[in-house]
Amino acid sequence: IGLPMLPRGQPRADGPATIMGIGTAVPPTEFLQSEYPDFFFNITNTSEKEALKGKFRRICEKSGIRKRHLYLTEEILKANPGICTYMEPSLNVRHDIVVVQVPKLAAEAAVRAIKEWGGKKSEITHIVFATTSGVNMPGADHALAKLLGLKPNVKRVMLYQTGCFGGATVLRVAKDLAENNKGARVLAVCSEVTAVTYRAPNENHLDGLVGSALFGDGAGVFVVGADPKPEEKPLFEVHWAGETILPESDGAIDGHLTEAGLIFHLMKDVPGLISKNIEKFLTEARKCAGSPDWNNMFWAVHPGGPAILDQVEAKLKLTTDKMQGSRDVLSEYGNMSSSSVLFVLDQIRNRSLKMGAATTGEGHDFGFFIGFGPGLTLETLVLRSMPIAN
Ligand code: WCA
Repeated sequence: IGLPMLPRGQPRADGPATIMGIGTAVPPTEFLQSEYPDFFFNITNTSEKEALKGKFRRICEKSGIRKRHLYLTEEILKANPGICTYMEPSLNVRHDIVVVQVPKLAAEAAVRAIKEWGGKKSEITHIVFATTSGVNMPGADHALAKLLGLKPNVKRVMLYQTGCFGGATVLRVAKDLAENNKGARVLAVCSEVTAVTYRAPNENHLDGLVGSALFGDGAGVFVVGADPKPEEKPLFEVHWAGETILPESDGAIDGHLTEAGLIFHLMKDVPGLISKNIEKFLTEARKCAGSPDWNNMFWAVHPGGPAILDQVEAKLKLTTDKMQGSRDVLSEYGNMSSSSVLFVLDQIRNRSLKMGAATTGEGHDFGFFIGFGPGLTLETLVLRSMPIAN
């Protein structure tokens, strides 16, 4: 009461947050899924567990994965036998790896994203960084700023241990930063290196087999800002962001950082819980786009596992091309946790170009960018695609 309205010290942007550059990176060593069961049981000295190996082989065959990239080569695993045990204390050696490799992989992806965006590193005002691969002080955001040579006054947000939905979280936070700070240019970053969770198979942890069959390493970066300048090329606008905790999903995905590394638990019902609850949330989300039909949108969905993609596709009666970007990323890289969905959007805009589509979203005007993970947390953004000049 009675206080005069002062002008805002920090003016807001006029338009919506816009993705203007995308970069991805993976470690050089790739593992073919068809050869992985033999490699995995040999390196973890568990080859005598034939029944367990048979189950692991079945999961690999149904994984929808052709190959994955891992920082952990045979040489590194042999040099660090603690990582190859089921539960021996090994956090120190795992952390020594991820504290270096997580920002390094992120920097590789960021250099590509910045190159596509075309601006100067000195114009980057913010970093939002998510990883579930270890923790450190100062964080991976600080290491990334140093590796890239960003300004010391770059404003950083570090999100540790979000799990797989972190890919959507970094974009949601980047959206708010870009729209509330005129001229902001934000790096939205995810980087995951599975050295923190790699472990030997064990009969008492069958869900661990699923993780060992699915998880891969990778980093993805978006450059996000509002009101693009003429020399900046908009790829997608961000029109809506929301997050929800799914009902009756406590404990469906858990991760606990222990002295033996990060231990994951996945209930079998994760695909069912997501497909059962997704329609209500997405119905609300798509209103901002004029409620188009599900099949008149593009779909960038975290490829957590093939059963999740199958069940969402069936539930919403999506045509099989809608999840192709997610299936391609799953096939070539596995489940890279938070980074995966950034790869999927990259795949979608590349596919759009190859298809000769009219927009970056496979010819559609709007689409979803969907992450999910521990909670169960479902996090979604609605993106507007941009015209492609053919
Ligand atoms: C099971 C289970 C289960 C099936 N427990 N046995 C990544 C990197 C990081 O660095 C950090 C984190 C992350 C990522 C974290 C996440 O995203 S996890 C959450 C998302 N993913 C999932 O929840 C996996 C979803 N599941 C699937 O996609 C499929 O179920 C799966 C590829 C695992 C199997 O394919 P399927 O369902 O078509 O086939 P089946 O025949 O039903 O299952 C094959 C075997 O796997 C069966 O055993 P068996 O002996 O009868 O052959 C199942 O019992 C077993 N199985 N899910 C323990 N959660």
